[in-house]
Amino acid sequence: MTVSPPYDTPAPQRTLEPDAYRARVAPAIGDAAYLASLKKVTQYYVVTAFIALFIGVLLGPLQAFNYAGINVYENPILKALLKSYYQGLSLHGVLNALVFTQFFISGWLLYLPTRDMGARINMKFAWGTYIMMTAGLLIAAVPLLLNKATLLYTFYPPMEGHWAFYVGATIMVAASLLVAGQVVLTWVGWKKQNPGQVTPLVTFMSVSLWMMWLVCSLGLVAEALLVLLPWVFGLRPGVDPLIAKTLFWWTGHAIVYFWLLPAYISWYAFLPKQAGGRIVSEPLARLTFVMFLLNSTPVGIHHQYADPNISNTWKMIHMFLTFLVAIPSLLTAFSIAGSLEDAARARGGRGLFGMLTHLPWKDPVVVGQILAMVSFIGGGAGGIITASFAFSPVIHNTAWIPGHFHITVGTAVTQTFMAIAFWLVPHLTGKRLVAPKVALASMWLWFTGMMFFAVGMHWEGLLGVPRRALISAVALPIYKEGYMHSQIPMALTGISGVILLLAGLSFFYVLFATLLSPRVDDAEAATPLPYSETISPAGRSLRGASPLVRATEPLLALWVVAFALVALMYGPVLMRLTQNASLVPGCNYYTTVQSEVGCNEQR
Ligand code: HAS
Ligand code: CU1
Repeated sequence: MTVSPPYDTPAPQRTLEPDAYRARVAPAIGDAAYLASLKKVTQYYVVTAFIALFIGVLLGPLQAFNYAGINVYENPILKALLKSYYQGLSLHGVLNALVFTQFFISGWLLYLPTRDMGARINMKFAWGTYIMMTAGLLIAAVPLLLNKATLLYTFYPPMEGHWAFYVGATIMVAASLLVAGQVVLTWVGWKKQNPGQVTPLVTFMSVSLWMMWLVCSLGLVAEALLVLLPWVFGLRPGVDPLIAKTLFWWTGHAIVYFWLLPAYISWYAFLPKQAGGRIVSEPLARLTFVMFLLNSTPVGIHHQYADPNISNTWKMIHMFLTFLVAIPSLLTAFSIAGSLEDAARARGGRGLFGMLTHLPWKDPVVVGQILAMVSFIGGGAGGIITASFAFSPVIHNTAWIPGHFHITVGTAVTQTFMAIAFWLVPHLTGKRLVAPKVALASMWLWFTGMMFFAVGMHWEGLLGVPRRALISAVALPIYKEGYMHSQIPMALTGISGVILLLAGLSFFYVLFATLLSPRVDDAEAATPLPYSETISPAGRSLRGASPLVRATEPLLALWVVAFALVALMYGPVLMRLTQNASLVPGCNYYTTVQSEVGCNEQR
């Protein structure tokens, strides 16, 4: 006999505080000198990030022109600066994907939770991490600029670069781990001082993200300390490329969420307010971040479907886990679309398209982020296709891949960070955004350029054009003939290079002109942190909170689960690789001195 559910039992009463629906206000910080120092260190992180992006962006069109069949690398002026296409590509990838992201995120995710908790952090330590990260960058930059670390941004062995590159990169990553530690420990202190309280949303998202970085960066840490550094310092006779590559992708996939989630923080917490709407559901935002904490890392083998010595079973398991990690992004898509609809309706938008027409389309902060999201619809869908075991052989190592990552990290992330800069720089400095119309134009240009690039490169990839290749210099007629069918996508890619150059120049004009303009406002009053109101809040007391809020609150325990999941999903794979390890000597393929090309003697 079945028992019918007790429909007449009243639902448990949640007792959220009446003001829980209102926008949060950051706790006041009375000590002006401390606040100024916190803002200053954040500004240093952010400005260093954008200087890296500036150089990286200027190098971008050279790559786009190559994929349009135009070889600009033979130009004598350029030749004096860059020895080869590979040096240009290495600088472009390292500066944009590794340096820009890491500096911006370290500043953004140090500042936000500190302000959100009203915490007093050790500023000497905070400045110390910034100086350490910058020192690491400078050490790695020397061999990069001297063509001694032309290894592309994945630095796969057995390609071997100058030791200073590996040392500098390791110091940079170590500095970011110290930032992570500082934020997590500050939160632990907050929890002790506020027992029974729900962690505020922005802090929750930031702390869980730093925890995720601490899990996912372990692969890179192990690669640096156990494989690369002992090898380049001659302590090991050679290197096992597959072990290095597997450890790299342990970090390498999850790092994309380390880039993306700081943008999600802005989309969830701040964009609704900036657009005139509300956060749809705080508990759902928390669930999203917990799903990323647990599931971002044990998926990296989707980059290695073509590699030997990893069983198909593990490849399939990682494929399914990859599909699973798309779910929190889909939750985000619907949730943020809901916030935008709420904004448009509040601004008088009615009917099916009112949601589109009534958004603040003149505000570069909002427009930049919406366009970033629109690009991510294509980027995310492409990622899911890319992850499928059956389709991967068609596009792996083709131009499709850079097509994919320019509308994920290159647009969803970078364009969001650019749009954030339009309010964050005034908030940190008390200066006013110079030329908002140029700022708006730069956002449309960036989006349009990236769309051209993405269509061109995905299309070229489907036609078999390889990635990371100086295809504009191929002399063999057979290749030329093969690529003949790519004239249209090649033209689109070339056009994208010009549009993106214009976009970059206009964006950096606005940014640097704003930074160089005089301070005119009381920053706290003129540009406060743009917290949003909430339709479905989490509340402040854990006792009155929903089961979902209570289940996601114990981040330390969830962090342990994340470590366990990674150990489970990578342990057996790495064990087999270690058992079959075979060391090979390092090779130098990128030097322009012909006699130096080749592999070193086994040490
Ligand atoms: Fe990826 C390769 C699979 C996401 C970056 N990826 C790369 C590489 C990079 C990269 C840099 O499985 C190249 C690495 C290399 O050099 O070799 N990727 C995925 C999957 C996802 C994914 C399944 N990737 C990203 C993100 C990145 C990124 C995010 C950077 C930030 N990727 C792969 C695979 C490869 C790969 C394979 C290896 C390929 C190979 O063969 O080498 C998923 O996380 C995507 C889920 C996303 C969604 C989209 C949600 C949409 C949202 C926007 C909503 C819009 C709104 C606007 C609300 C399901 C949230 C509406 C408003 C209006 C006004 C209309
Ligand atoms: Cu990936």
